[in-house]
Amino acid sequence: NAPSSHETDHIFRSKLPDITISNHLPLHAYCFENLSDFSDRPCLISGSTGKTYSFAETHLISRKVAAGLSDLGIKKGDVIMTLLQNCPEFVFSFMGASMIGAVTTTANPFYTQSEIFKQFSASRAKLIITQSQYVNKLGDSDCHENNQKPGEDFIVITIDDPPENCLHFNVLVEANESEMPTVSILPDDPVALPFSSGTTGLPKGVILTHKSLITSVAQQVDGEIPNLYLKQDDVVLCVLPLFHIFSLNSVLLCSLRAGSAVLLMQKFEIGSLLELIQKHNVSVAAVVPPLVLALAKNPLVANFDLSSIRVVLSGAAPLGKELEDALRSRVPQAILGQGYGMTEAGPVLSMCLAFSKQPFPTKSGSCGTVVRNAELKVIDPETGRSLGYNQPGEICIRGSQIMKGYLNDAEATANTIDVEGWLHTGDIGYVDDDDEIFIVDRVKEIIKFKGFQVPPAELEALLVNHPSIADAAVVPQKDEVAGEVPVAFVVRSDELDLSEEAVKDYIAKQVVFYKKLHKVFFVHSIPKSASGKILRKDLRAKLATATTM
Ligand code: 4UW
Repeated sequence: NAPSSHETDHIFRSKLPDITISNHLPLHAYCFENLSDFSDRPCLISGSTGKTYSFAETHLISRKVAAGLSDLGIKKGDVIMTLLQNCPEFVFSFMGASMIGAVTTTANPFYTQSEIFKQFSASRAKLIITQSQYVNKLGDSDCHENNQKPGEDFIVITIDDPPENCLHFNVLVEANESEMPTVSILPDDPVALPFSSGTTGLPKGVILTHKSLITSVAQQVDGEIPNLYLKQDDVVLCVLPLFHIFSLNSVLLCSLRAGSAVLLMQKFEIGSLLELIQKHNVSVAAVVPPLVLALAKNPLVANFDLSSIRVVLSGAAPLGKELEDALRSRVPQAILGQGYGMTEAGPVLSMCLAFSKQPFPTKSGSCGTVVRNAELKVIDPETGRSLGYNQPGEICIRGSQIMKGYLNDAEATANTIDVEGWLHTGDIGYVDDDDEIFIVDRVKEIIKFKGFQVPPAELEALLVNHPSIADAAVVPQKDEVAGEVPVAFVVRSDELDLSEEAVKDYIAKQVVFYKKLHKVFFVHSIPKSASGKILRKDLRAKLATATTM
C-alpha cells in the first residue's frame, strides 16, 4: 500500500505569501484595470521616433484597433499574426485582438518564408500585421506549399506604406471604438499563441489563456509585496523581441499592469541602446546573457551614464557568475538577478527575490525562487520520484499560469502536462537551502542560441530531405557568445563528395540566422536507442571530447 505519489511529493513554494489574483477578467481589462491612477503618464515610448503614448492613448488606440479588426471580419476565437519588430503597433494589435476575444500568434519577422508559412498555416491565422519589407515573404510562387494569396485568402496590414493588396494600419486606428462589439470572454479562452518546440519535436502553438497570462503577470507584479517591484516612474527597456514570451509577458504586460513606461527598441544595437538608456533614464533592463556580455565588455559603455538603472533582469538562458560580476562593475548601483521562464509555463517559473518590494538576499547564478500561487517540484527523471533540497532533477511546475496545451496536439500536451497537472520542463536543476533555484542541465532537445529556440528536429527534418543525406542529428555545442550553437552529425547517403560548406549553405538558405549550423561532422551512423530515438547525450559527449582533443 504505497502512498500515492502526491502525498510524498516535496513541494517548493515562494517565500512570499499567496495573493488574490483577478484571473476571472479578460487580459486587457486586467492590464488596464488601474488605468485611472496613471492615465496621463507615459506608457509606450518609441525609441526610434521618440513618440510617446500615454496610458489613456494606448488604451484608446487599442480599442480602435479592436473595432477595426472587427470591421475586417475578425471574430472571437480567430487568430491574427503579428510579424513585427518591437513597435507601438505591436501593442495596439495584441491588446486590440484581446478586446474582441481574438488570439495573437507572434512570429519572428526575420523568419524565412517557409518558417512563417508553417506558423501561419498551423495557427490558421486570418490576418497578418507586419512591415512592408516583410510582405514579399507572405506567399510567393517559390514557396510551393503556399498557394494562398495575400489580400485574397488572408488580410495583410502594414504599419508603413502598404504594398499592393495590403492595407495600412490606419484602417484599424481610424475605426470607431464605440462600435467595438461586446464579446463575452471566459478565463479559459485563448489570447496568445506563441510557438515553441517544448521538450521535443517541431515548433507547436502554445495556447496561453487570459487566465494563464493574468496569473503569470500577477505572480510577478501584484500584491502587497510584489516579487518584481515595478513603479509608475520606472522606464522599462523593451529591446528583447515582443514576439518572444519573455518580453511580451515580463516587459510589456507587467509594465502595463504596474503603470511603468515601456521604451520600445526595434532592434539591438549597442550604441543606440546606450544612448536611449541615458536619454530616457531607463531604470529596469530586461536582458538575455549575450546582452549582459555586451554591457559588461563593450568599451563604448564607459562613455555613457547608466546610473538610472536600478534593476537588471536576465533570463531565457543561463547567466554565468563571471559575467554577472563583470556587469556588476559597470552598474554597481543596480540589483542584478534572473528569472526563469518557459513559453509553456506561462512563462515565469521563478524570479529573483532581490527584485521584491521587500528584497531578500540572493546568490549569483540562481534563477530566483518559485513564483507565488504556484507549486514547484524536482523529480528524478528516471523514476519520477520527487526530490528534496539540493538534489538535482527535472523541474516541474503547477499552477493556473501554465498553458492550456499545445494547439491541435493532444499527444504532445499529454507528454508535457501530466494527469496531476504538473508541467515537466525538461530542465535539470535543484533548490538550495534558501529556496533558490539553480539550473544545471537540460534533458530536452532544444538548443538555445542567445536565448532563441533552435529545435533540432526541425533542422534534422531539413537535413534528411537532402538527396545526399541518409541520416542526421543536431545537438548543441557550447559557445562563449551565443551560449550554444547548433552543430550537425551527418551520414552521407552515397560516396558523393558532400562538403561541410554545402550542408551549411543548404540549411542557411532555409532558416532564420540563429538556426544556422556552425559545424558539420560526417559520421557512418547516428547512435539510436532500440526505439529509434537519437542518443543525443552520446553525441554531446562525443562533441565534448572532440573539442578538447
Ligand atoms: N537560466 C537557464 C534561465 C533560463 C533558462 C529560460 O524560449 P523559451 O520557451 O522561454 C524562455 C522564457 C524566459 C523568460 C520568460 C519570462 C521571464 O520573466 C524570464 O525571466 C527573466 C524569462 O526562455 O525557453 C525555455 C527554456 O529556456 C531556458 C530553459 O531551458 C527553459 O526551459 N531558460 N530561462 N534563467 N535557462
